[in-house]
Amino acid sequence: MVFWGPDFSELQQEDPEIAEIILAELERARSGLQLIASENFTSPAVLAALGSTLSNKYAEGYPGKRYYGGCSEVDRAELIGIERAKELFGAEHANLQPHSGASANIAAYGAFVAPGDTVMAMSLSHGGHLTHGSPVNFSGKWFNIVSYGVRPEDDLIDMEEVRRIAIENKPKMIICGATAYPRLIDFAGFRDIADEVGAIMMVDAAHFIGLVAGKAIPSPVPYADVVCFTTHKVLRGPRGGMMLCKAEHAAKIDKAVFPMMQGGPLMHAVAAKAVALKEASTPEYQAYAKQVILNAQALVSGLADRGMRPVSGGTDTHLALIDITSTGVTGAEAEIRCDAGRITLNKNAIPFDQQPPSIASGIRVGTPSVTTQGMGIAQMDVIADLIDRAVRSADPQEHAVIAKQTEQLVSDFPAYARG
Ligand code: DSN
Repeated sequence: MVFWGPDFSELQQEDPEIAEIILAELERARSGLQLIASENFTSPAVLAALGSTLSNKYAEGYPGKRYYGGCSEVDRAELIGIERAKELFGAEHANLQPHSGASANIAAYGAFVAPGDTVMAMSLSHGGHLTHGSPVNFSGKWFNIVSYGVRPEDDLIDMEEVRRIAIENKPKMIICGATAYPRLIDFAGFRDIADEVGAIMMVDAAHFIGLVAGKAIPSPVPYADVVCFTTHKVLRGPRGGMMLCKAEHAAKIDKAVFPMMQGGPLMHAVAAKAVALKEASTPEYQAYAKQVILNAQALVSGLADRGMRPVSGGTDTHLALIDITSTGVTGAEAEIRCDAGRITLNKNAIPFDQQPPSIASGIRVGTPSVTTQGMGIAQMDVIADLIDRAVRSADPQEHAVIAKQTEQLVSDFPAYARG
């Protein structure tokens, strides 16, 4: 049978404008350093599943219980994906339908709390996520959010403080997990606190679930009532979301995803998630996950050696938050300067930041993409040097030199080989 899959020449013929943008983005991604901690390079197999005719199929409901006919084939893909997720993470139940991490999180709220209820989560300014109670997000608008943060003396989550706030506010749900916290989270400690106050424990594992899949860091699955995550970060799958939960919550979670928060699932994305889960079950992936952390630690050391302060003193994961106050350059300016050197990273608020978030005193760096490219510890010092020079220089000529050196470095580790 012929696979009716992506044929780029058809797109070039029919819509050269969009085809040109796709090629330009590919070129941008592979001719520079990608250090956004939440990005990665998916495999051609995942991309093939994403670009398949499964995109055409409506399949509201779940395998064997759909609201449309003709779902026998997509049922098989979803069942395989569910089994792979349960096996990989040792979970009692998995739902592969959330369209994104935010959609998974909103489904967790839908399953366990009602508007007006108290929810406790990490403050956005200390590394939490928009969906953890930001006033401009549904979470902050519809729920009574109480926040915890990190200690000023070491930038670590203070579990005694978490416990105190929980006892004082009696939240119905406690969320742990963050987008800019470089350290391991004490899942057992959060479980104890949740039990003490009778709260549901939700883990937003979007950032680090790939490290859990690769057995490089401890898993939240044995502790949490529900674990929500994205599939496209370290996990290296398609852009999307997923949820794992205890069997006792399975029906509630499934109903919260569909029909409460979503309509038809994106079956091409569900199939691509299944492919990524298969890839993440291999010894090669486990070696990758461990290398991601070693690379992040080497990158942090390289930046610290050059006078930049790693928030919390280092990292246990794939990302680091770097306070660049000592350089006299803001996070926003550093992002622009690095961009000029073909180094893509993001400005990031640091805990107790004196700058507004749009300016920020820090940068966030992550190693999922460069590790997928095959880079190791030796390259991390080169990258630290490129970042340091790019951040400290205001000279466009120096940035042009850095851009050339960056291009040279990544050409030895091609993200997607040129045909
Ligand atoms: N935007 C993601 C990140 O970069 O961490 C979180 O949603």
